[in-house]
This record gives sequence, structure tokens and C-alpha cells, in this order.
Amino acid sequence: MTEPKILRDEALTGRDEVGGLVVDWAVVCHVGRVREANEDAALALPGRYIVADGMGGHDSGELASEAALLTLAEAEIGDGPEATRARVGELLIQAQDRIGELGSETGRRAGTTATGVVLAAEDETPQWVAFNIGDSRTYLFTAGELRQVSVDHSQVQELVAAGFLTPAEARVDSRRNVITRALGAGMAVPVADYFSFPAKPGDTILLCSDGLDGELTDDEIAVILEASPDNQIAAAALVEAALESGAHDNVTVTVLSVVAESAAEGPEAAAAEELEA
Ligand SMILES: [Mn+2]
Repeated sequence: MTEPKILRDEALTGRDEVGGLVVDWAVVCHVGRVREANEDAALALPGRYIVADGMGGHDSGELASEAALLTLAEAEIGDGPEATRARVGELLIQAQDRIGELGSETGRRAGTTATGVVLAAEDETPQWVAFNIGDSRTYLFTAGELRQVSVDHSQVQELVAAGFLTPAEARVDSRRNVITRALGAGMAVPVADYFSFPAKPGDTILLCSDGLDGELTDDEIAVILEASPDNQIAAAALVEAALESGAHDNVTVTVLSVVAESAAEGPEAAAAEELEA
């Protein structure tokens, strides 16, 4: 198998037929307006869509986010939610080990966040298993409502949960970059959070690094998603808005949605294919 392609400093869209579904996706990974290096990266493989935000300076952050994504690319599709969670958990530990080796090569504390979704198709009701380590985010946009699925592993999130900060205050707090979990970066063995929800047409999933939600509020993100006719336009518009706001950090966005069941699986999907042809 050829090594999967890591997306960095580029925009790419695609359509995957996987697990009886058709998934449309768009990725934009941008260095931003301030940073010299882009330590963010994204992976888009059929049924596996992940964003990672590396840290460590010099090459460490780039290598760490890349190592995490290459490891997580080995997640299997369609095992069902339980097995998928277990497999992702194993891969996160492998990623941590791989990043630890990078750290000892460079003498730096390479680390990375990772969040994303893996398709855990099971019988009639395919599920997304979302996972998270760090402060990159997985959102679900459904029926015009944006909901953050992942919970940030960050100091300000803990202060929000304890009632000491509002989410609006957290966005501008000087401690906002302090994360409490990561792969590598001298952290303990990674324990991810997992969230499962049905993979169904009409819902849009947004994955992003903090370079997006550091610049835009959830309301601003929702307005852009609502106004965008497709995922490619949505991803481009979100990054454009972050750039207009100053893009103080690298900004990476993946927008994906189930557009139909595979043509082989149902008459509705077949009709949709004909319309497009
Ligand atoms: Mn970042």
C-alpha cells in the first residue's frame, strides 16, 4: 500500500464511496498570516477524516502532526463503534510512541492534537465515531444548528466547565493556548474522548484546528456553513474568514457530508447519480 497523502498548505476536495455511503469532503490547510511554518495537517481517506495541529517549533510540529495522521490512517472502516473506538485508541498510543521517537531525535518536545471521524458502519445504521485529543474540534452542523461534538482538552475549557469563564471570555483569554492533553509533547499516555452519532445524509461535519475557532465564533461559523451551497465553498469561505480576521495561527478546515447511499444500495442514490450525470 502506498503511504497515504498528508494534506498541508493546500486545498483539496473529493468524493468517497465507502460503507454503502457517498461522502463528499473538502479540506483547506493554510499557514495563516502570522506563522512562518504550517504545523497543521489533515488526512482524508475513505471513511477517515482527521485534522492534527502540531507543536514543538522548528520541524517538530510538522513531523508530529504528520506522524499522527499516518498512524491513524490505519484505522479500519466498518467494524462497528466499539471495535472502532478500541482500534483508534491503540493507534493513538502507537502515534504517541512514534512522536516520542521524533522528540528524542530533535531534542524537542514534539506533539500534536488530533480530532476527526471514522466511519463505523454496522448493519443498517452507519455511525461516525468521533475522537479527540487536544483542542482541535469536531463539530456537527445539522438542520441549521452548529454543535461542538468534541470537548477541548484545554485550560480555558476547564475554567468554562467550572463556571469561571464564559465561552466568549475563553476565546480571548491569555491561557487559551494551554492544552491539557496531546499526543507527545511530554504528556501521559493518550486517552481520547469518543462520541458516536449516525452517519446520515443532510448532516455536515466540520473538523478544524484552533486557527479557525480562535478567529471565528461558533455563530460566525454557522452563518458561513448555512450560506455555503457545498463543502468546497464552505471550507474555502471559513478559511477566508479566518484570514480576514488576521489568521494568527495555522488554520485547517475539513468539511464533509454524506450525500447519499451508494447507488448499489438504494433507488434514491441511483436517481441522484443520474441527475448528476
Ligand atoms: Mn493551532
